[in-house]
Amino acid sequence: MWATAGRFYKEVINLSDRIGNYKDLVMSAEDAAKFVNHGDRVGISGFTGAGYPKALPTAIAEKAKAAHAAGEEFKIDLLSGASTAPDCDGVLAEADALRFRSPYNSDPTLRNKANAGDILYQDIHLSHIGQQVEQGFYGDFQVAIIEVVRILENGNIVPSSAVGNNLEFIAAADKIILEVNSWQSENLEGMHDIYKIEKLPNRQPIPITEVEDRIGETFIELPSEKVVAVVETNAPDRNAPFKEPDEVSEKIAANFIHFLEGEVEAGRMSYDRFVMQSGVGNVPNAVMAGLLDSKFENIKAYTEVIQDGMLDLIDAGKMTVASATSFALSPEYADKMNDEAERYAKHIILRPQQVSNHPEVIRRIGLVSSNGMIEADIYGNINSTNVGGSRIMNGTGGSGDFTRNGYITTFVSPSVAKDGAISAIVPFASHVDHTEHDTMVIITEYGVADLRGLAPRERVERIIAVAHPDYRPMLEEYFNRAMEQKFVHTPHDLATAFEFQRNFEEFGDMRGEQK
Ligand code: 0RQ
Repeated sequence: MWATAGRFYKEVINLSDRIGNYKDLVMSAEDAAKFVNHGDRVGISGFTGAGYPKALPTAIAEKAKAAHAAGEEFKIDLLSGASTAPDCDGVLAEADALRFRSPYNSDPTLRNKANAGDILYQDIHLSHIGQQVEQGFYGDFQVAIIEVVRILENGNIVPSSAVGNNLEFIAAADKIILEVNSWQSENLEGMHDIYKIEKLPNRQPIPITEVEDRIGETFIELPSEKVVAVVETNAPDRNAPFKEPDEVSEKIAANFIHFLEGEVEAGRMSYDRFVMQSGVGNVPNAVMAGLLDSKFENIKAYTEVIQDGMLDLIDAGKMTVASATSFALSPEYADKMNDEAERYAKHIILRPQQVSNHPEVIRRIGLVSSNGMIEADIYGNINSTNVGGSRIMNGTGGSGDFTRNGYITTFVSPSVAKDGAISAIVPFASHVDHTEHDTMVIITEYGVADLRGLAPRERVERIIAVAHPDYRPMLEEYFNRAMEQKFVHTPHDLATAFEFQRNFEEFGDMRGEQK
């Protein structure tokens, strides 16, 4: 039995009750890795550190290392739902086993190799990738590796803690390898809602009108003839712990909730049944902690990941339902989920990411989105991904799906990073993930910049007001200089538009050498 260095909750058990009628195909990860060859395009389960294969990545990495030691080439193209973990993206990047990776990554080893030019990384909207795989935009897939809770007697599978793009990878791949992970609670069965969006041109409306609507099956149908291997594992999801909310994230959360209360007062929202989407990270978690003590009741989440704060809201009776495609829980909360999955199943729905992030449904539901950012410019263009325009951090993830289609869309961020050396508000974003046409509200610890209904020049004062005080005079100077140019619809002085980012490159501080 393959094992991981991670935490074990149960003795390794006899899995025969979880592997249905595929018992003849059970083998070691090393043997299963023989089905993965140099040049293959591989689709795997997994989304934000949940539900990714735990055994095959290490076995493939070992295979790559052996090939490289023998002077042979070995690299694969890897696609997933979203980020995985050190024992997946990390080991594969470390072994130089990846040529191409999409659609999202947060692993530092892979990130560094992408930034050094050793791995090609394509960062695209998480709602788009499934359709693009299905329509053949990536070419053929040789292998799909899918983590499951169980294989049913009829050969269908119950996915584990993420659904992601499993349907599309299973349909596209020639060969399927299943990892049956006994760490995952069997009581996840029933939480999934597997709905297949028809291929073009036969597409119909997705029949979700309320967050709690279940429209599909609790299992995925498997083309049994494609299954070549079943590997047993007992290994935890990545489960990065969250930091306790600090003063800055608490202030941002308070500003966010104050903003929502204003929306209720203005008659644009209600304290009852508000629908939220939340990106991952410390600020979103602080927002959820703030909602615990707020006047909001019967909150719903139509989002992509279930986080600790949502379980707290469910436990407190504040949240009735959370729909997503995966979990992103800390170790403590993952334990809680494993112990109490049956109870949580009444409140949680895990959908394919084409559905959890679908523009059509997001627009219909009318949710309030909140996502992090690297920088915003004085007109509201948002850079979520590339530091200094060129250095990838994580990826746009689902932030575009929700920002482009949400009812009210917000970006939440500390006003500075790296002890004040970096301002989150800059004259011109060095990379743009969300354009000024989509951005409605920017929130920092200094307040709320509500940009709705404003022309570009009108937004500047509000955005500068939420910048760190150290940077406000520099931003005002820039705007005044830009106003002296010939055309001033969206005023820019191109000669100095990237002064902040250039200062950081040259002096290690956006304030420049006079700092
Ligand atoms: O780096 O850890 O080395 O200090 O970025 O920053 O403030 O802890 O905040 O964890 O929420 O991350 C935009 C990266 C923010 C994230 C980003 C550095 C900062 C720190 C983390 P250190 P914080 P967060 C959900 C939807 C992607 C899009 C999205 C993100 C580290 O929110 O990846 O929301 N979003 N997807 O110092 C240089 C700047 C910086 C900066 C922050 N301007 N320049 N470094 N940092 N701003 C996810 C999915 O869809 C799956």
